Parts: sequence; structure tokens; C-alpha cells
Amino acid sequence: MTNNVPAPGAAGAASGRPAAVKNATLITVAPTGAEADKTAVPALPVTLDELVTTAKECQAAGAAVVHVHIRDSQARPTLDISRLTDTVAALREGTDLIVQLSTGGAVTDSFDDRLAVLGAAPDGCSLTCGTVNFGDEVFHNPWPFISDLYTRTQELGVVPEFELFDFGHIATLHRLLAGQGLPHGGHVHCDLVMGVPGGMPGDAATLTQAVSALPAGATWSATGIGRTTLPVMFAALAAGGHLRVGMEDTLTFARGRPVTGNAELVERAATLAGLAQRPHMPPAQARALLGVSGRR
Ligand code: KMH
Ligand code: ZN
Repeated sequence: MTNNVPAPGAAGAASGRPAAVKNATLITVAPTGAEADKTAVPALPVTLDELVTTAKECQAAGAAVVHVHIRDSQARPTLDISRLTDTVAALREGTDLIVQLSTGGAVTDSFDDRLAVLGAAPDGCSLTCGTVNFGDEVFHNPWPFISDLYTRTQELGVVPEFELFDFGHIATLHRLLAGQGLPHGGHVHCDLVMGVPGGMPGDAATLTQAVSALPAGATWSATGIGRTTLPVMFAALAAGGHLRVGMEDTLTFARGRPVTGNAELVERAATLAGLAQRPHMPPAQARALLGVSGRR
């Protein structure tokens, strides 16, 4: 292993920090995404009210971060800046969650619109570290866009989460940090997005290999798309990582049983984290971990 991500049992007196800080599990919920269709998935939160309601339920169930995509009045994905700004305000008003806006958007969104997302002044944002085939589509993230977006996060004081869909993205993350320094907040946190058709597979062996290639000192969460949800969740907990769950990634709770809402996905993650003796961490603890400063 080339990184020094703390192992589940590594916390304690030697670090001088309470054991709970290092051993707890950060749960991020990604409630909506840009891909699922409201008519096919009625439980998907697409209005501001639905989003805030689900965010409150997910906080109560154990989430500390919300990864946000929004929809327009027709439930289509949008990066409309005024809607994004209202969404950040409403989530801050209604919850204590760290508000992380997606800069990935939908595969059809322009680079300019994706850069402009930061104007909504979120606590954090996603920052995908490379292009990837995305089912039948392509999710475009060329180097100049990655570099510009990272510079903007540093200028505006937004904490990025580095989204890694494949191994080449990890190499690009190393290049980014070497050339442009640490992110705002001073801490590197990554999210392994596994099981996307076109990206790395979602299984324990791949997760272990990916984690071993992360930058020294980085923390990480993992999410498995679709049927890779559970294998990735168990592997991440075993390897000392954090979790992302939600209807952006998972629409089937068990074979033949659709997800009824985001909270049940967070509840399941929190239950498994508790069984692993790595209980979910509250938002204040997550802010300290990620280097997210106080509310604006
Ligand atoms: N909707 C995907 C094309 C992100 O939020 O940063 C991209 C995505 C990643 O969901
Ligand atoms: Zn997303």
C-alpha cells in the first residue's frame, strides 16, 4: 500500500484524536443524479421540496454529505444557476448536511455550465478526474477542464471531492495535486465510483487495488452502481473507507424490489457501518474530516 489511509482499527491514543473521529464512517447520499427518469422512478426526488425532504430524512438516517443534481420544472437535469443557488440555500436552511454540488451534471452539459456551478457557492463539489465511457454515452472530462475546474475550486474556496471512475483517473489526480497543490481545506478526499459500464468494475479486488494507488493521506469513499452496490459497500467498510449511497447510483434495493426512497439506502449503509463498529459520523465531524469550514 502506498497510501496511509487509516485502517479501521488504527485510531486511538497514539493519534491524540478521539477514536470515534478516525473510525467513524462518512456517509454521502446522492439522492437524484442526472440519469433516472421520474416517470419510471416516481420515488426519485426532483423538486426542491422533495429534495429537502429526502435530505432531512437522510440526515436523520446517518448521512453527513448530500451530493446534489437538480432538475427543472419538467424533471429534466439542469445546471440553472439560480435554481442551484436556491437549492444550496434550502438545503442549508433545512439540514446540517455538507452541500456538495455536482459539476459532472449530465453527459450533455457544456464545460462552461459545469464550471459555472461553483457560482452557487456550495460547501463542496464533485470533480471527476478523467473521461469515461458511460454506458452508451461518454462522460467528458479532458485535462484542461479538470485543471480549470480545480483552479476555480481553489479560488472560490469550494472543497472538491475527486471522483474516480477508473485507474487512469487516479493517475490524473496525482498529476493535479503535484502541479496545482492541495485543495481548499487542505485535505484530499476521493470517491471511487465503481461498476459504471465503461469504468472500473465494482468488486473487492478492484477496490483494494484502487485504494492502494491513492495519494498518501487521502481519505476515500466508494459507491457501487446498480448490482455492485453491496459488494462495494462491504469491501469499502472492510478496507477502512467511507460510503456513498443513493438513488443516483442504486434503484433496486434487492432483487425484484425497487428502492422506495433514499433514506432506506442510507439506513442500510448506517446499519452495516454500525455492525462493522464504524458508526456513521455526524455532519460536524465530517466537516472536520473534509476541511469544510463553517456555514457561509
Ligand atoms: N451524471 C454523470 C454523467 C458527478 O456528479 O460529478 C456524472 C456524475 C458525476 O454524476
Ligand atoms: Zn453525480
